[in-house]
Amino acid sequence: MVPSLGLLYYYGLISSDSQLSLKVIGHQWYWSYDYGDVNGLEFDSYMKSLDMLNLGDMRQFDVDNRCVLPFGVDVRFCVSSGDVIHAWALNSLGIKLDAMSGIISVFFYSFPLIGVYFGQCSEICGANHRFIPIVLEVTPFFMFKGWCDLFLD
Ligand SMILES: [Cu+2]
Repeated sequence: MVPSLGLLYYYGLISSDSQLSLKVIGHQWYWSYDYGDVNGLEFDSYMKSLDMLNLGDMRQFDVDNRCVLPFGVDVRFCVSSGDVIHAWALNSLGIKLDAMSGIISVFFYSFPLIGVYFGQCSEICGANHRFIPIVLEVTPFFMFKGWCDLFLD
């Protein structure tokens, strides 16, 4: 217990000069995103059902509200869960963070490329585990700012 408590304490102290924070919370069965530095910008992200799909959308991979982040900006991810253990995983970026209730997994990342990245929960979290995909859109900063303004209007 003693070494674990020490490690948990120092884990919670991790800090960095990030320019943007994003809180990611896993739920049965959706993800919610909260941009702490953009007041009021928070939303839930559900998998698109069949009747919501547009031409070109990937079935069981696309979501109604995509997570949008600016390119080249240092982002601090704080990942946690509202219920069981999930994992916020984007394989093509090498990102996989366990989402556990009561614990915040912190991770810093600056996206080197603009694009759309698809991921999935990678912790067996229950019956609908396969229905909580992740879609992350990395855009130039001015587009991110435009998206924030649109979202908050
Ligand atoms: Cu899962």
